[in-house]
Amino acid sequence: MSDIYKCWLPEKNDKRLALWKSYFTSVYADSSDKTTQTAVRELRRAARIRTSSERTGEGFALVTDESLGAGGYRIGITDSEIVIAGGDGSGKLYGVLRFLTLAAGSMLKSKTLCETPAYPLRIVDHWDNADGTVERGYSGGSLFFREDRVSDDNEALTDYARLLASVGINAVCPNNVNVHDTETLFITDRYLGDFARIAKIFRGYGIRLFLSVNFAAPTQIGGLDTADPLDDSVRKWWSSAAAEIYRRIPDFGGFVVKADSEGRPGPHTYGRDHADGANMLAEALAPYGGAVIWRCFVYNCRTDRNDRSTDRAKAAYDNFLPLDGRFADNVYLQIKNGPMDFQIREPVSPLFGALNKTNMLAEFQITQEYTGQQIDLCYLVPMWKECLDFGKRHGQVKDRIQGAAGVSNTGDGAFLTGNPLAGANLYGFGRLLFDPEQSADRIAAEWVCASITTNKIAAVEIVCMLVRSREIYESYTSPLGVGWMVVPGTHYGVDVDGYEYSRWGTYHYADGDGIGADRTQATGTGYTAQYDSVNARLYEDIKTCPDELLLFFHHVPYTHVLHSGKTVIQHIYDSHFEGAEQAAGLLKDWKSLESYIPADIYAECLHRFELQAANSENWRDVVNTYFFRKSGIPDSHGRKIYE
Ligand code: GCW
Repeated sequence: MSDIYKCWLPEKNDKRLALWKSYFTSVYADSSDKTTQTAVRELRRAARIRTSSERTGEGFALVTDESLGAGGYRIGITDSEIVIAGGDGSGKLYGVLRFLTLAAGSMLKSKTLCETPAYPLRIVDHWDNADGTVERGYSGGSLFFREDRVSDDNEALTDYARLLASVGINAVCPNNVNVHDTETLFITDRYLGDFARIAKIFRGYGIRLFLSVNFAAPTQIGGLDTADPLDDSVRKWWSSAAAEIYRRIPDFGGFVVKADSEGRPGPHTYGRDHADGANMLAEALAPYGGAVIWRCFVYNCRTDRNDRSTDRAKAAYDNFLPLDGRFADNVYLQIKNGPMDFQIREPVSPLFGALNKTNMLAEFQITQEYTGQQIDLCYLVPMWKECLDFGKRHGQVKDRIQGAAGVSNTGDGAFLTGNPLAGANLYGFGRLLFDPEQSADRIAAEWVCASITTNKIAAVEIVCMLVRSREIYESYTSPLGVGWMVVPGTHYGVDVDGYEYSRWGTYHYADGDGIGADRTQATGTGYTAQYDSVNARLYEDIKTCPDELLLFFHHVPYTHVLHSGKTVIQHIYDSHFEGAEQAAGLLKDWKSLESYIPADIYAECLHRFELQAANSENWRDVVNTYFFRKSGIPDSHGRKIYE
């Protein structure tokens, strides 16, 4: 029996649907394609309802309206009938699941609701390994794998597919971008039967299966002595691998590739570039309509702190911009939201604004690697919106991308997302790709009402907690955009110099006089030049650079005065004292809500809020002490700083 937590979707015979009981008489559908059939089944699963072969003007009618576009839907409610029109089968399914979500949350207000997904590609990437572990996973083990086998829990996988479809996800990649030995075999006979089964489950929910592949597969498992993308035998090897995959999975989505990155193999080994590598795979997939999703997380991970000519922040742009226009039509470059690596505050990657002739996907990290690991509360939708909204009018990131990939925060532990409140991030990721204009508050409110409580006062309180959570986390961790300062390896908890004396290129450069990475053109690494002229000027000039990113762009003395009127050192002290206080406040707020929240969710979150409060105190004390010792400047309020 599967026990996947239903998150925001109603349970079978959920009492919350009682208000809609009069409509659960019959359901009619005007077509019988797979996803429409799923849509009907989902209504029947939610409550008792019979199917009808004719439209009677009562109950539910699922009808096709191609003008709504792929995945588009319109829900229209009259006194006797709920009409869910879909641009295609997926649209009808999205409409049904959206109806059920909003109904469960008592959020269905208007008589009509119409939406079409903003982007064609909406993918969730898992970093799951064949042995069942999840890289950077904080919600238990893999939903897809255990002990080098593909899960046979079809029911749990169906529940998961339903949940993803309910927020419009239409692609999933179950395996880690770091493709190790066993996973290299995923595209072979040994595993393809299982993946065909998984693909079938997800197909029913309009979700296509992708797989992460190892660029060196031809040498590792193919018996070739090269993986050179321009070598004929290599091209043939990939073509026949693709042919076999498509024989088993006709709607296979394609490959996700991490190449020449953090030790993974890639075209550079053979003196070829990323376009050569990606295009070679794209050619193998093209006859079947498959795509290559090629990651831009490429940088030198063996740098020397004293070599100021290399700047990790510049790497994605430097590697990929020269290749603009060379990628095949079925190649998508997947670009992390910021130029470094999913820190709590980074500027938006300049690559989004610079590539003009290449398909792009934004990569967001739903799993909270650097943002609290699903212990600390951190609602990420506001951060993702910042990325989508960045850039010139009509040339914003959201207007330039073809979709986004979210690194999954789900696992087989209780509550699916570890911390039940982290469900808001998974929900929000999908919802933003349907409509990037929605406010973070609105998304949070929908999610809270469907997942936690429909009590209005409690719901408002939880929404407030969520929307403040990113700033709270930021305030007690690394200051003013400088990032890192985490425990190396695990990336949870404070270690100010943890990455200062290593090779990863993630330095804060704090000394006795000041702190920050000088990335200006005038005196630093020149990173600011990667932006359009307006943003380049904004960041280059210390007078206009936003406070929250100051130390990402500039090295300043501790006495530098911010736009806020505070000195940098005083800001560090204040934000850390306040952040820890606010984290304690979250715990207190949560306790006040106990009677409105299901007991299991309450208890699970309570424990995490307690851990967060302790974590924030630790960060506060370590960071404040560190900078007091470095700078010798006392806190102007005379608060306790451990020496
Ligand atoms: O943030 C880093 C993580 C790695 C991850 C890598 C990547 C999958 O620490 O665990 O590897 O990014 O995005 O490839």
